Amino acid sequence: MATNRTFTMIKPDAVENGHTGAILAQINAAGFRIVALKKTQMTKNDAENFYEVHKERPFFGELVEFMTRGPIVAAILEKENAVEDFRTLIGATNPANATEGTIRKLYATSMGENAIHGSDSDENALIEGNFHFSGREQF
Ligand code: DGI
Repeated sequence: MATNRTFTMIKPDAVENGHTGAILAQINAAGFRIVALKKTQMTKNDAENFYEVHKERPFFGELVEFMTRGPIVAAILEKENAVEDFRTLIGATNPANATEGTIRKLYATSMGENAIHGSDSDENALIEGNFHFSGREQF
């Protein structure tokens, strides 16, 4: 069976609010295998590089501030159709528009503080996973 990978971060709001375990359980129950996992805190430089595509957007400063204010839980996940299925599992960027039962509907508080990240393409999943994990940390 062909499988592929995506990358996720449980964001500072969800970690602060104690939702890490429930979110990992939901990811596991949806059939994703954990390839790599760690709790870490991004520096300002890390966040600016990670979100470089958004650097001209008006919310960029707020996004970097938010993503660096506390620890995150980063993971590489594996499943058939991983990128698309994970985006379905997390729900819309704005939790107000997210489907019932999705991770953002359950745990996000706003568009800016939306609980979880999911890569938007196979190419970005690879780049983002390698941003956070060395080859020796991926199993
Ligand atoms: O792929 P997504 O995370 O669903 O969304 P995205 O790639 O368009 O944006 C990346 C993150 O940037 C998003 O998860 C939250 C933040 N963001 C996007 N649009 C806004 C925003 N933050 C604020 N404060 N306001 C926005 O309009």
